[in-house]
Amino acid sequence: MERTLTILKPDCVRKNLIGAVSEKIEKAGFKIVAMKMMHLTKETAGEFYAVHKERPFYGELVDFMSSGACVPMILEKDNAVEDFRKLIGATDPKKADEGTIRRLYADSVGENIIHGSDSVENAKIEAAFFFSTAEVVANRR
Ligand code: ABT
Ligand code: MG
Repeated sequence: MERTLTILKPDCVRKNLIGAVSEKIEKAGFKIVAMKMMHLTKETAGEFYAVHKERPFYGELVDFMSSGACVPMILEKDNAVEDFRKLIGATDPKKADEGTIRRLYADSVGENIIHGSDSVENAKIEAAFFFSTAEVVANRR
């Protein structure tokens, strides 16, 4: 069973969409095996998005991700990483397919509701960034 890491971003929490988005995730067949609500500091948000450090949007990205509470989760499913990226849709919600989470709920590239790991390797790194082993349910099938 593969795992991926998602974050319901501060815009998702502000818009009271935690329930609606979680429902889409569960209905698509993903099992939530870890979740919590937290407020990232600028330092922690910057560390999470360190790959984008040199990009012009990095400052805004860090400000946004530390602007309010967010909800990281670890999700489990066959082919979780790829299937979850399909479920959330393209980074720019205007380019995201009909029915995807970003198309339904996101406003812009900068505030796009939700994160999904882009590879199995990064999913492992990102899951460990947010959760200790004790916070992850071993098997909930
Ligand atoms: P994440 O799931 O947040 O990583 O988004 P995704 O993988 O779909 O897209 P990438 B390229 O990783 O974008 C990371 C964050 O940077 C924001 N961004 C990206 C901009 O604000 N402007 C841009 O031109 C690009 C390319 C979108 C992502 N998120 N947030 N929040
Ligand atoms: Mg990304």
